[in-house]
Amino acid sequence: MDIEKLRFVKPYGDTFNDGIVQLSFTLPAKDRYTAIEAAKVLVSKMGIRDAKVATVEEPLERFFFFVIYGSVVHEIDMEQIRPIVPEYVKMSKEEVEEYAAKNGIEKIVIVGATIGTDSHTVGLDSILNIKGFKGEKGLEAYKCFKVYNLGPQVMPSELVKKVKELKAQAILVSQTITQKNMHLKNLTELVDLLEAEELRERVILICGGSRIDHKIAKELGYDAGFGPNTTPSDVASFIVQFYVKKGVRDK
Ligand code: B12
Repeated sequence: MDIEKLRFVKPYGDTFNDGIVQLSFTLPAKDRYTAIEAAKVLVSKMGIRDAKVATVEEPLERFFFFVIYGSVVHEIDMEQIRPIVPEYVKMSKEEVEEYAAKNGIEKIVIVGATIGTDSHTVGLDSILNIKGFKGEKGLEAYKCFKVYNLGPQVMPSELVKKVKELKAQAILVSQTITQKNMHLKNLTELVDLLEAEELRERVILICGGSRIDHKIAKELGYDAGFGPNTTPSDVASFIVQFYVKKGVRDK
């Protein structure tokens, strides 16, 4: 089967295009039987047929956790799918360093932080720390970068101060908490402050996090956004290529 030529596609379970999916959710209800019936109605409204309740648990009184298995009626027209992703060619650490040297880059100063009240640092650290992620070294290990990792809970105004002080050319911010759209507020505030200080066009501005993608990042005024499974070399490749192509160093 030539996957590239597939057009109308459904999820794959036991046989091709059988539409099999599994989903989980929690439903408050007065009792177990009501909850099960309500869960079936809900998934039917979602387009799931032949629903099988694989699991129903009551972890908290009158809150029922479900795992449902069924066949979705919807199909995807792959010709209409246009993923929005950062533009770069993925290179290894050595290739990034070689590319930087060839293009006259000595050191790009990078400042990283988790902004607002967000204390989730594991994602940012996995990109920046020398120990790295998924067998790759973090950006601190690259000859062409000087990295300042400011850690968690840095207020956007404080970060902008540091950017000026350290003459940073790239800013890497992480946002994990999305409750009440807190991430959007923090990320927007940072862009506004950078613009007010006339710094926005002088830096490469990148955000990342488990619910961040490139589309959101672009909408918020960032140069790129990276989500789950990003590795340090993705980010390093993007930074050096963006730096050279967009002429950040000339500004
Ligand atoms: C570890 C953890 C914590 C730790 C954090 C410790 C630390 N130093 O980071 C502690 C216990 C402190 C914590 C606290 C809280 N947490 Co928490 N936590 C998690 C957990 C289990 C794992 C997150 C993680 O480390 N993932 C691993 C990393 C490697 O993945 P990642 O972050 O996605 O990073 C990758 C990419 O996204 C990307 N990336 C990330 N950042 C950046 C930045 C840049 C610049 C780039 C380029 C790329 C990039 O690259 C990384 C590698 O690929 C998640 C649940 C889960 N399984 O995801 C919940 C979770 C994130 N936490 C959650 C919540 C609600 C909280 C609390 C509010 C709980 C509470 N009521 O107190 C508090 C908030 C504290 C605060 N002020 O921020 C929710 C968030 C829900 C939401 N979307 O808003 C989650 C999803 C759990 C859940 N299902 O409810 N948490």
